[in-house]
Amino acid sequence: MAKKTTDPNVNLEDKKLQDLAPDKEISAGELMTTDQGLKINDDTNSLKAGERGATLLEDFILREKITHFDHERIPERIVHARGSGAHGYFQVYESMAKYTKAGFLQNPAVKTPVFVRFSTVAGFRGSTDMARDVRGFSVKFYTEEGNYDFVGNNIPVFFIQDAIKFPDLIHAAKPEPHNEIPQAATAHDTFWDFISLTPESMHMIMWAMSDRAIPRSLRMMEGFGVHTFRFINAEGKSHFVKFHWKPLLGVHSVAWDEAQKLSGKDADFHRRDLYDAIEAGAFPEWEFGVQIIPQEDELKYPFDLLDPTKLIPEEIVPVQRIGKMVLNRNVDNFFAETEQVAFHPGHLVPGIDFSNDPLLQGRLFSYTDTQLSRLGSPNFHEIPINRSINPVHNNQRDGHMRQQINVGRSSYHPNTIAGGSPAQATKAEGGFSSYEERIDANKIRARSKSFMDFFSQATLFFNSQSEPEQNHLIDALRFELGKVETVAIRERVVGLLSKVSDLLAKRVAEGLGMEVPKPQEPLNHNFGADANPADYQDQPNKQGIEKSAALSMANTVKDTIKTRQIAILAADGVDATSLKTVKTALEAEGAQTKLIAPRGGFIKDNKGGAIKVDMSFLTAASVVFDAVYVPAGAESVTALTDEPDAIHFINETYRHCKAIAADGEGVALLKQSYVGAKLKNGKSDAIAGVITSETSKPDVLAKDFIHAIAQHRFWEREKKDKVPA
Ligand code: HDE
Repeated sequence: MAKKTTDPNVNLEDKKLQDLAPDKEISAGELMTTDQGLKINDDTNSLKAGERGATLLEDFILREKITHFDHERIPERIVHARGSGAHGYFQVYESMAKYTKAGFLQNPAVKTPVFVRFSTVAGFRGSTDMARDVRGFSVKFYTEEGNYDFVGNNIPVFFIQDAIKFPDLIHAAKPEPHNEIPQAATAHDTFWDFISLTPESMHMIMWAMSDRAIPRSLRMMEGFGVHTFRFINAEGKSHFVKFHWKPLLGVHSVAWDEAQKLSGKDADFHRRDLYDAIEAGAFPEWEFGVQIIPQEDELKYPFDLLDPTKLIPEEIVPVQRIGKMVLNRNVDNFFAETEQVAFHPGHLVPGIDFSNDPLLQGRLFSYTDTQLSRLGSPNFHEIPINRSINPVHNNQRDGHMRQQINVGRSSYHPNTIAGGSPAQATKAEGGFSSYEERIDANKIRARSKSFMDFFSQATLFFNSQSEPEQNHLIDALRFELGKVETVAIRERVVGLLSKVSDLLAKRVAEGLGMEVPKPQEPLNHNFGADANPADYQDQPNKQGIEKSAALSMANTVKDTIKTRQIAILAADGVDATSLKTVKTALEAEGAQTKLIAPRGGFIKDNKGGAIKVDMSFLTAASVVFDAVYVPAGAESVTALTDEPDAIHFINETYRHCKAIAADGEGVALLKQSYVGAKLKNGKSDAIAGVITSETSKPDVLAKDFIHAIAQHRFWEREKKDKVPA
């Protein structure tokens, strides 16, 4: 019988740590050796025939070092190459036994260790974090029943309905093959050419062009399993299930102009943000959510549960939050952990099973296959980060870099030589058995007619967005299509957009300086050569709701400033009380502040105290902050107004719709910036998110400022009060 943890004192989290421990190498205080353990006396000079002579082939120390270096790289992931990872744990709130027998979803006392990797899809390993792109959201649960991998995205639907189109989609999205341009961007002809001929992608396009594709932080995005899966309980009963991760800090994004600037100022923006938050003890948290659909309801919806271009609106099937994940430990070594981790949606535990979603089915082949070329061997499960905490016993043997030393004569089943071991596990012992779905069908290469609704949910998504979100989506499409050189491609895409929303198509077309063309008929001519296009035409379906509040980020959590980064601009002579009062109030709410001054080192406050400068205007940039504060102090503010970078800082912060506060003389800096022209009689009441107190009341100001930062952005400023910055 497989042992399940019922003892609340058993901390599974430690189990993975203990598993990793013997593989950790700590050099502190040790002498240097070769890979063979020989102590090295000189690591600085190679062995030569005379001081000025040629290097000797005999120099095994040099050869070993250079040879290892020559082979340090492995192929990057074909997609999701750029990623950042962290360790943590998952805890279920209460037993889910009613729906699933999965061991890690039974006991609220158990902390199941997890490793999470977030990624962008299109860019290479060294590409910017701030690309407009889907984000991967992968979670490896090290359960007592073996590894369970959740391999999802931050968007709940996908571009295509069948795995066989995945290589085409990715070839179209990646840099163009003749000149390998552009990097980590879909704003080019081949991507939109493919999309313009793939109407099923329109729902995903709405998401990918929305602000979801430019998250403020990996800690502030949702995760989705995308496909429908099954939960199976101890009685063998199946429920369909959709998986969600809900970030406790809410879902927040940056402005597109900001994302592009961030790509230059800090291409590691998301990676750094995740790492720093964990180092600071501000552990990222998500609740695990499930939408559960009884087996009997499989065909009750106006969309097919097996179609990965559809979601189930939360208003129709609510998301139950069933547990929490906390990321509390950074990796020790990026390559060993984040790069070598290998996820696979087919890594299951009893109690969870697949559906027949044709996209998922294709993935089940791809993920092991790709590890073979990436990690080089079928033994990739032995790499410490991939190792199950449940011991592995089977008759798989040998292969490149085998670590396990299988003892004994038998490597086959059945056997008597080893007394029949390892033996098959009965279901009662935890042996996995697939859900016994009844199938009665013809073998056929075709797509279900129930997948032929290409636009209804795209329309639902667009209509559910707030006005600023719609504006951003329209601007994103104008940007992307504006980079497309082939006019016919632009026209085909705008034609498809008109099937989503007339308003959307009209406004995108306006930006491109064109008319809205008629959608090209037949819409979908990409099925087999002998397929009849008439069989594959769009069949719009009412979704049961006109709008879904859950689809708009405007309705997200806006009650915390935890982990927000606040810039404080100051110079010599800054008013100590004005600075400290606001800084202390912000930090008490969990925000982090950085003092930015015209130069590094220390500045002197008005009471003669020395304050450490965190960054100068040369190393800082407004785009890496969530808000800015200018404290009082006449001398300080005069120095800042003489500093064009300080004025630019304010302008950009304003343009990106962030909170701005200025106390006492600090208001003078705002007046020097574009914000000045917006201040009515020097007062900021009329401008959302700009807080001033000319008579210097930093404690009152701090309160309003905190409330403003929690709103994240004041998008309403964008159109009305756009400033050139
Ligand atoms: Fe993946 N995907 N994918 N994918 N995917 C990979 O596996 C693939 C899809 C996702 O952090 C690869 O180990 C096919 C959907 C994530 O290591 C590869 C299809 C979703 C990651 C692969 C899809 C994903 C990958 C490349 C269409 C969201 C990063 C490296 C049938 C539900 C995992 C690797 C990590 C990675 C194949 C579609 C999520 C090539 C064939 C839909 C988060 O196997």
